[in-house]
Amino acid sequence: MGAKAYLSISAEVKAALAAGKPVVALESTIITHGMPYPQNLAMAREVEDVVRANGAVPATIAIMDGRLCVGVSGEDLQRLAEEGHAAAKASRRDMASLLARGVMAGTTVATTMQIAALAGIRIFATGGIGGVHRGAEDSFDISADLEELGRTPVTVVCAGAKSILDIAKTLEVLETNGVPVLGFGTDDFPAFWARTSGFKVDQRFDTPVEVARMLAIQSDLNMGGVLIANPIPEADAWEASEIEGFIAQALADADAKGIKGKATTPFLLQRIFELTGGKSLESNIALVKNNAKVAAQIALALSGQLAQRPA
Ligand code: PSU
Ligand code: MN
Repeated sequence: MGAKAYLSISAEVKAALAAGKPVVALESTIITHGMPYPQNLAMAREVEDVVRANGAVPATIAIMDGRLCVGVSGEDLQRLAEEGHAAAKASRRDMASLLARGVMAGTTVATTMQIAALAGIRIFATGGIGGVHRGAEDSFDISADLEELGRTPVTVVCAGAKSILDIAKTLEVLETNGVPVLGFGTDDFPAFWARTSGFKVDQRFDTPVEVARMLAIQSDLNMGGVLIANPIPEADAWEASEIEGFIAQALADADAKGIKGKATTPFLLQRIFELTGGKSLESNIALVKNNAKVAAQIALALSGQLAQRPA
């Protein structure tokens, strides 16, 4: 039995894929572990609306009831959002166990990429990717997202990486894994809440059509994933110096509590949410929506691009 036997694709997403319409995948760890309830549910619905408003079909991906679900909506989306941290956080290594046990799980960037690829979806929007954690030289804590980007042919639109991570090392590992890092309208790799990190992207592209042209070639070359770094809108952005103190505090708290491994990112996000009086969450939601918009535009450009190319 092939992996596709575990897929459950919603009728809407299935029809869109069959008709060659643009589809944008959305992850669900951001729902279960990235934001508190009920803002997580509102965010998930708003992001889907943004994808639709920009002419594409949203496909929220999660692991539920022993299935790899593509196009989670309605009551299932509600269940997932309510489950929150009680749901599992699915990375590549967890998939078979979670399917065997039939438990609910938010899918990380890595796992969402895997499932999107299985379903035939090529563009995926999220907030920030996982990366190399600060102190990784001792902890070896490097997100499986970076390995997945190297091997799975899905384009991930994100707002860069949070400076809870070591951005320089994250970019080095992306290079090692052969992942193109494109700046969308920027030369500087963005740092999630802040528009700049002080580190450069590999290449800058300014329009969805230019990006689609590059992606079509990446696909012809049979290469892996592409990371598109799209800075948070100005209106919602923080100065790096404004957020750095909160990040340092959250990191110190994680250290004091002995938080490790897969619990690290959710803990830090929750702590920064508390320390900023909820303001970090508003920015987080704004940047995810902005990524959904750009992902939809690229998906549209890509479907036009592919239609124009000879078979
Ligand atoms: N960044 C966020 N919110 C999130 C995540 C990252 O701002 O919810 C999630 C994503 O699903 C990402 C995962 O793939 O955390 C990375 O976790 P880890 O570092 O354990 O691989
Ligand atoms: Mn980790």
